[in-house]
Amino acid sequence: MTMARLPILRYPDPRLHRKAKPVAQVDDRIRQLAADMAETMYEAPGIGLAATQVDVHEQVIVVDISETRDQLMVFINPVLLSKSDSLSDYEEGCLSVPGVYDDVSRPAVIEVQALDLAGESFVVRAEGLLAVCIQHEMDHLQGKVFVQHLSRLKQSRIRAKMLKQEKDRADDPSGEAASLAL
Ligand code: K2U
Ligand code: ZN
Repeated sequence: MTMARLPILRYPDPRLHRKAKPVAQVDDRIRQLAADMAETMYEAPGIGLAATQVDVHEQVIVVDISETRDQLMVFINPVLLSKSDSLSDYEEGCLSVPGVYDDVSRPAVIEVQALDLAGESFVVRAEGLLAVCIQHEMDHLQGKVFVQHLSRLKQSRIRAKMLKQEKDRADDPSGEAASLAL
């Protein structure tokens, strides 16, 4: 199975706000997508990636929070079965919003049901960084980017910053001006 790095959509691209559809059949196309998403995540580098971020609007997420970067988890059609009343804060980032980090509060403990690459149903109880990551990726499948958990003022500042970043990249693809400025 050859793997490919996929381009990651950048906020505020409207395609990041599309809702992903359930996967009808876990077949070789979905297994290839998961492999390409994993390759893209490891290269970024990141600890999670949702299909929405690579402009595929189907319910697939990949996660690997291991230090050794060799414990891939794939969630197809994930469903939140339960979430704790207790919340925890974590400084989140996002591969679709490069350079932006801010605190987000989410349920500390969750239970998720999903299909694996064989199409078999499984349940995972998650806490800590794994719970944060799965919730962050499941938000992506609903068309939600983590910055939408922040204040309106912060969102407008981040949008302006991302649009400037996009403009600078367009004006100077090589990034030469930026490197000269360093
Ligand atoms: O964009 C993404 O969905 C990948 C996210 C996943 C994530 C965000 C916040 C908290 C946990 C997971 C990240 O950009 S992956 C980069 C990263 C690496 C280590 C710790 C936090 C974020
Ligand atoms: Zn993200």
